[in-house]
Amino acid sequence: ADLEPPTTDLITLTRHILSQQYALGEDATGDLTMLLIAIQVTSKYIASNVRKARLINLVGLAGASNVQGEDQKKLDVLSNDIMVNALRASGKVSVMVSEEIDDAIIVGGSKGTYCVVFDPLDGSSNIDAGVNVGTIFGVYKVKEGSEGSIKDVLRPGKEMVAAGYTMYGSSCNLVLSTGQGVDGFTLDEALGEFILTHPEIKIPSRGKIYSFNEGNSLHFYPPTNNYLNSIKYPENGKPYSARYIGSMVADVHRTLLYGGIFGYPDDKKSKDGKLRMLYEAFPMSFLTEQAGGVATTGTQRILDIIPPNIHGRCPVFLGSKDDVEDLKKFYAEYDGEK
Ligand code: P6P
Repeated sequence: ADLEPPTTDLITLTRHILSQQYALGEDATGDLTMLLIAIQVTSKYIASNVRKARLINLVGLAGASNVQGEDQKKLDVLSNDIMVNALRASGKVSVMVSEEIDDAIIVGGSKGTYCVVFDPLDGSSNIDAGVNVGTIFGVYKVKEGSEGSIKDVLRPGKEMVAAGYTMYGSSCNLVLSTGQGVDGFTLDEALGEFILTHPEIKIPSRGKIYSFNEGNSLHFYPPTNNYLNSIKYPENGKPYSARYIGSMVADVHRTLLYGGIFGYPDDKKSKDGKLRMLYEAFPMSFLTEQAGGVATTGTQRILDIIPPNIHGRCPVFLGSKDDVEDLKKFYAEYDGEK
């Protein structure tokens, strides 16, 4: 078949963000646009390092040192430093929280009106196996009159103004929401641009896939196991299919596109589950809701929770509305030991 002629109306991430800014009207200062463009650049740079590292790790050259004789930095530390430096340089950020850093970074003297919470390289333990990993980020606007403090990030996820992730896999995908729906972009390495490839992502109302680490079933509370049994041994209809990559960005990306339910429950071993509120649960719940899905701890909406500290954890069940509502029923009727 003859090839399609190249489009003459390329929609890059930068153009898309600018078009959304115009939608915000005259009160748009362009600061969020500049911030998201800075984040976009970090994603491109991290992608190139992940690709190189995969090559090095896969051929067993790990532990090599670079020309200055410095030890090869672990990729997640490298990714963290890339993001911290780029966000500081953007001049738009006054508070940063990173999975890699114990305390929040308050950017002294910044006129920045935004706070960015991020996991620079989530799932990095999977890199040696060539499994997709990713960067997850969420953005708060500082509170009225605040110069930027930890109080600007110990807030419910529903107060975020933007959230997204970049997945480093066979291709590099950036998925973003500024509260006006969810759009997906694919990196064209020849152009060095993220191109709009998945406009207005909508999660199907019901899926056929469940994504849990069932290796933890021994520790699960009854409502979790009861729900899983209801889709594995259904009274009518076909059992669901199991897909678990063990990298949140990859499992959530598939859930957004194909539907179904992703869960990292609380259980007897992990009282609050494993996933962190600020830079894992909140951004992924924000995206899920913007795509028409539901995100719950089992008993409450994830985006309503106020984090007790910047690395606080919470249980996560997110995905297709009908699937997550089914799960919530098992929690609603359970009043046993938790
Ligand atoms: P488990 C990766 O380490 C991570 O933080 C998430 O990306 C992923 O969803 C989860 O942990 C996997 O945890 O206990 O199933 O290996």
